[in-house]
Amino acid sequence: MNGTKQYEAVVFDLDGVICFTDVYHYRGWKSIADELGIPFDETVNNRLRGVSRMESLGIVLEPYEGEPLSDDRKMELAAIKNERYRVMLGELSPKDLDPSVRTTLDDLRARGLKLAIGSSSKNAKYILERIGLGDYFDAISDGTNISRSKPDPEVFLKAAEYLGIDPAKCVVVEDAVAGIDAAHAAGMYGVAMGDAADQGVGDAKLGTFADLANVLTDLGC
Ligand code: B16
Ligand code: MG
Repeated sequence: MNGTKQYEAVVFDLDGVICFTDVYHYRGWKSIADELGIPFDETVNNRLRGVSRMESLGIVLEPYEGEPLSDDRKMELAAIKNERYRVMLGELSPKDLDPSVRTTLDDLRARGLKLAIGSSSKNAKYILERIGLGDYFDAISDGTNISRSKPDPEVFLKAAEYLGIDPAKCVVVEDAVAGIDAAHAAGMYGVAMGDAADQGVGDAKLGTFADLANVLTDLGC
């Protein structure tokens, strides 16, 4: 051993890991589906985890059998959903950040680890601001700086680049199977929680966010 640590940074997915806005995504997409007269339920909503807005629309529209929708109309539908979603995000406050998430993040920072966000969302910075973490992370890579969605590794590779840390020295925490695949494609260690943990993917699994402290201790952090 040359004394350097194997892992120097943790990159967190946002929705489903740091906070939970999936119910707002659900309500936003459901309103669009209702207006188009197509079915939409929790099973479809689960398929939208970690997936970009336009790809999400493609999934929502799978059962649509009406007049073909132009690209402009699809852009308009995605924009309407986002407007409604942003109104709901306005209801978020620091109370929506679980205290154990904040305590765990502070613990990791005290160990000298760099902390970043790797989210598919174009609303990531707004969400972080609403929950009181606007200035917290050392780097934010999100839907505004990528051209390819998870499972492509771009969002995590950008996070590592912004941190100035070798991707192989990064641990990712994710709730989406596509996110764990993206972490592996980036050469990173993938910790699964929520749906990803239920699906049995990932190099380690969290029951609660606070379990991350022990997982990282086991990794020598
Ligand atoms: P937006 P994450 C993802 O966030 C959500 O899981 C996914 O459901 C959503 O479609 C995507 O962000 C894009 O979000 O419409 O806000 O740009 O889990 O990668 O933090
Ligand atoms: Mg997620």
